[in-house]
Amino acid sequence: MSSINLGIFGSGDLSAGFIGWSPVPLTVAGVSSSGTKSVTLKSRSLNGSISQVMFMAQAGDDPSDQITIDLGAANRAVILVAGKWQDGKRHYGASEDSKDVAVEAAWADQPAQVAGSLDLMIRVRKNANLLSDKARNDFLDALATLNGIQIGATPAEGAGKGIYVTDFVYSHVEGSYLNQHSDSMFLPWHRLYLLDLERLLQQVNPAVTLPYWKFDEKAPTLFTAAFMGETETLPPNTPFTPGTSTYYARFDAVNPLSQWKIGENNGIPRASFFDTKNEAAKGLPASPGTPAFRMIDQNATLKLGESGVFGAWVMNPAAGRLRPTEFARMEGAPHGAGHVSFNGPVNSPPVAPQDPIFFLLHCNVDRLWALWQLAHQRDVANEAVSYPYQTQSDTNDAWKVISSPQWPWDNSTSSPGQLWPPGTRRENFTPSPTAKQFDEGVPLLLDAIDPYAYHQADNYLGFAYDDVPFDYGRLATFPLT
Ligand SMILES: [Cu+2]
Repeated sequence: MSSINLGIFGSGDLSAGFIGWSPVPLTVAGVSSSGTKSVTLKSRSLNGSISQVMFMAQAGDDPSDQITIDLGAANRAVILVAGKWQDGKRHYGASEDSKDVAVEAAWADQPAQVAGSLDLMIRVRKNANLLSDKARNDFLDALATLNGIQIGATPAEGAGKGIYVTDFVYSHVEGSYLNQHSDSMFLPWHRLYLLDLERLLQQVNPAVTLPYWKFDEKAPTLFTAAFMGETETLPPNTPFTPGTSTYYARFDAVNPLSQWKIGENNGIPRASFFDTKNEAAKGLPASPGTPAFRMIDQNATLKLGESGVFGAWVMNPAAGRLRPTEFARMEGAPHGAGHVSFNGPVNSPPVAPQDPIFFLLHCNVDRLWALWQLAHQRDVANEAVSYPYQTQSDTNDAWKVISSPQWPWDNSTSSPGQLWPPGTRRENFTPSPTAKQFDEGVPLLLDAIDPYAYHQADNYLGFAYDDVPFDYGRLATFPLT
């Protein structure tokens, strides 16, 4: 029997096998002993999973569960494959924590004989409160490894001195006083920042994705000693203490976060202004001398951008400063409200990533942007409704223009102020075997606007959210390369 070789296009490693909701090219190749050129491909869920994939012969076709194609004279064809989004199902049909779905290929004249197969993981970002124990532990192990904590025999730099600290904690420090916040580039810059970390996590374990903390719902399995730490609830009228907390998150001894360090500092100072076991985050309650800063839920967040305009920051003469408009307002609530739902480093931008809950919070912020983009089709980078600063005349800061290369990956030639992060995040955006490589390792802001690659197949960034499906109504614009 002659075999059929299958590979995800764009990957040097044919077994890489990680996809999301976006259609990506699947290479099918082989020579049949019978002379047939016709191959049938179908999806098979593995190990009791519900995951399935779908096929399209070319862009614009309706996706189907099974497809028969002709390999032609080249004995090779390239079609499209994508994870099958299943509304209402667990993780919307995404893989739980491993490769749990296979593409099976058979020569059409011997349909019962599997001549080739490729195991895949529909690897998307999932609700942290719903992760399997394995997905949770894989994430924690990978995160701790990047912090220099020894997991098994993994060599590391030493707890508190890993790349998580030298690059991610400090690059937020250096830039946060300048331009990463309080303007419309907040969302695209942080999307790149999250993706860089996620790709590093995937170098440790390719099955890992960043989970999101859906902060407008209670997340009792997230704030546990087995995951991101049991968190003390602050009594009413507790003062807001920027960057510090007298309480620390509590962890099981087997949880690698129990060894968390930043530099020489042990542990994660954190206490919450809400009951993490029974409530959603509420933001900062009013206390003597401090007004409330309230959380808003997902529907209210999406309504901030009801007009379908991303929104610039414009001068408000009464306030004497720039204020956000339209969807850009979400940087305040829910984003800022998420941060100030705690005392501890996470409530203060210059030090917030010291507490890794930062990345789960920001993953949800990014997800809300992705949901809004889907609702309004706001993924065309050169439209001002997708991102307001299209040319230098739109902003006083060159760094915020859509075509601008981004710090710290740009060898620090752009704003802010030629700063050098202490680590390696310059000219060194983490590569991915199955998604876009940035030219010379330097992403531009515009690279962040269309991660599902509706407009350019080679813009696919290799991440997706479980509840943000690919919009097949627009597949006709997706070119096959
Ligand atoms: Cu933030």
